[in-house]
Amino acid sequence: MIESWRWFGPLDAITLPEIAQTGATGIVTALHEISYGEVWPREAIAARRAMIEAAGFTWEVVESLPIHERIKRGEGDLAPLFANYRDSLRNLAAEGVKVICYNFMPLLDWTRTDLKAPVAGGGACLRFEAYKMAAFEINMLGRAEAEADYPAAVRARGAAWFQSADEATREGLLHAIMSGLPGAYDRYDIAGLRAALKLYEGIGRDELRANYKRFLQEVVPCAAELGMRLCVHPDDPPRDILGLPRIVSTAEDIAWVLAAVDDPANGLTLCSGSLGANPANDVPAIARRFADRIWFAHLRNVRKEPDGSFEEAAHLDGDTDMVALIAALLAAEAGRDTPLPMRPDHGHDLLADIGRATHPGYPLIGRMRGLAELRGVARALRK
Ligand code: CS2
Ligand code: MN
Repeated sequence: MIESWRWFGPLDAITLPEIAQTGATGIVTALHEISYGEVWPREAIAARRAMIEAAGFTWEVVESLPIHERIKRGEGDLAPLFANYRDSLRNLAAEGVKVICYNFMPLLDWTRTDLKAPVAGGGACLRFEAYKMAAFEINMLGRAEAEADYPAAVRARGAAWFQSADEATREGLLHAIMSGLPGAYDRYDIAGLRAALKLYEGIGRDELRANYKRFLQEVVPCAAELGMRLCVHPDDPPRDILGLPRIVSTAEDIAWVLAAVDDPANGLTLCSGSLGANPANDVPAIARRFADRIWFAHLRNVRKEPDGSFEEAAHLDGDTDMVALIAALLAAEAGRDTPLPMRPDHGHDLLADIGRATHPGYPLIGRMRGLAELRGVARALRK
């Protein structure tokens, strides 16, 4: 496996020389400054690549080449957006970057209610608290249908939280929920989110699947021709949220995606933390089942609670058997001519991370600890 590290580009508070000290050799990044839907120019890709290589790394994976919301909604004339996506692929391939991670989650990326939940023994982690999400949907957003999505006890606790929360606390929840959107764009306020949700009215699971299939049909043949690998990142959390359908949450969803265009260029990012938050998902079993289509791995762990809450555990703790998962990934990789890039996905804020202005979930020391643990497991399994 290639040990890689997500770097958010020159604006990341964590520098490439710091990353070098973690032992990672690959970089995972994106041109976050380019708006969704626009072409990534070859010169900009080349410049970023030069920066990465000058620091002694290889640019292993693009995360993400984002998909415009209009494609997800199937709205309007999409031909120019598909053409732009293909042009970006061509420009990336010309610079030798051939593994492309993306997701197909409507509006939001990963969603948490707490960015700094305390960890026993010190440090902080990302947490998803069911009652706070209920309070957000029902009390703050006023989404009436959300009542049906939460058990009465969770709703009641959420309502009580909302009553006692002051304006700053409520804003804090909105901020946490919006923090999963990478880079600098499209964070919504309550009114903006209501308006954005309205645009998804009438788009259920079947419609979203149809729009996704159309996207795959438009871009996978181009990726295949270029020798590239697209790899969808699963939904996080892996279930419907805010009434929006989510279609990359379970093994059956993944089977559907991979069959929608049955080509190795249409592959999967195995994200153990995202998939692991759904009790129905056996993550090592998913890795074994889809072994021949996994082109990128995100390794982290979660600990689930009965009411649907979960928090990010240390990489080897939590509900997913990380040793079994790494064994499955090593087996998947065996016999390939290119090694599988993996990265520690999220980490706890530890030690000097605390107070440092890094992206939520992406501190230096916490991820370095995670990477070191994962590396140890992989090394031991290979012996
Ligand atoms: C990432 C995702 O931080 C994370 O959980 O794994 O945000 C991921 O980058 C995107 O979903 C990929 O498009
Ligand atoms: Mn991930």
